[in-house]
Amino acid sequence: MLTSIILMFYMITATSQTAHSQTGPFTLPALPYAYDALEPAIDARTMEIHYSKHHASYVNNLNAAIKGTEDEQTSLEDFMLYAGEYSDAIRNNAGGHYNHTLFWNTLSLKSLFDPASEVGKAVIATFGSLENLNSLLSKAGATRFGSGWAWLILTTDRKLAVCSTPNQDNPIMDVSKERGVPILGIDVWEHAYYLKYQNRRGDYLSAVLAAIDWSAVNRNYMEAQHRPLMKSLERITWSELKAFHEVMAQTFHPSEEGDLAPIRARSGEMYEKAVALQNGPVPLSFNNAEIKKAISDLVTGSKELDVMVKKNGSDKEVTAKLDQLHDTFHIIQGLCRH
Ligand code: MN3
Repeated sequence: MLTSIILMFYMITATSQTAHSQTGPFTLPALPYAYDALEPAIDARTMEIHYSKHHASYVNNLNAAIKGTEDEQTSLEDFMLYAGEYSDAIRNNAGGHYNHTLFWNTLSLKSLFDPASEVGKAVIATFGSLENLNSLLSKAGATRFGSGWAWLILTTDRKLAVCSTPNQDNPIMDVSKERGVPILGIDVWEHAYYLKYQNRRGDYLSAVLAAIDWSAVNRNYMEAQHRPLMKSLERITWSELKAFHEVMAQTFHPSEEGDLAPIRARSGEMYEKAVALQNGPVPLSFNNAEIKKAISDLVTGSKELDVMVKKNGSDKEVTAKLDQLHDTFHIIQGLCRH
């Protein structure tokens, strides 16, 4: 009883602190080890400044950038999935926060590469050996001009790939050419190595590649397969769905205002996009009976709508059919973001 009262008091206190926080919704996560834990690969002074100054700044600047706006409710992952729609301050600091959190959590001197682990098997199947992967990561980091990151990602077709991004971008972002869920990231900003390695970025890369926490990377690899983030990436990069969505949005929304001219002009196009959606590849997270039925219903329904429009059907019946198609579309798409 006393325990639960204390716990309740603690929860109320904690909640009110959050609600009245002056620092915003994002917080600097605890570093999972001491500053000197990665010596000699990464020296304690570099680690201290990198974490307590640089990472902390990204968190503080992100909070400042969204303070008093509706983006105080936006998730870190949404800032990245739609980075191109946000200010540079949000894009850079949200990326900085996410990237460094991943970086700290995938470093350790104790956890070696295990070829029998799930990610170990995938690394060998994809790259032939850990050495080959390390040389690709090293090259990605060494050839990144200026500041940025080297990445090992899981793509939407569940393949491992190596890439790099500039500044604090990452492969989740819509501004990135190569996209996927990062399972390992290496910071190649000068602030990550300059105190110890000065201009020798290659030496830093060799040292840090020998300090990867492969059990953490294995966990990231396993989780990435089924994360909501992966499903979001699959949906966003599903080109046939995007093409259908465009016609739906540009015809349905006017119809809500009583304007049926767009759907009367584009019912044939909507049918074609539905057929293309049915004939195209369906991303893994969407490959189930419910989604396949919804796609099939879109084809049937948009065909009926097109016939109706070509027979000059009434506004009432065209509107009802389009409403029905719109509901079916949202079974696949989920709720719209805005
Ligand atoms: Mn950094």
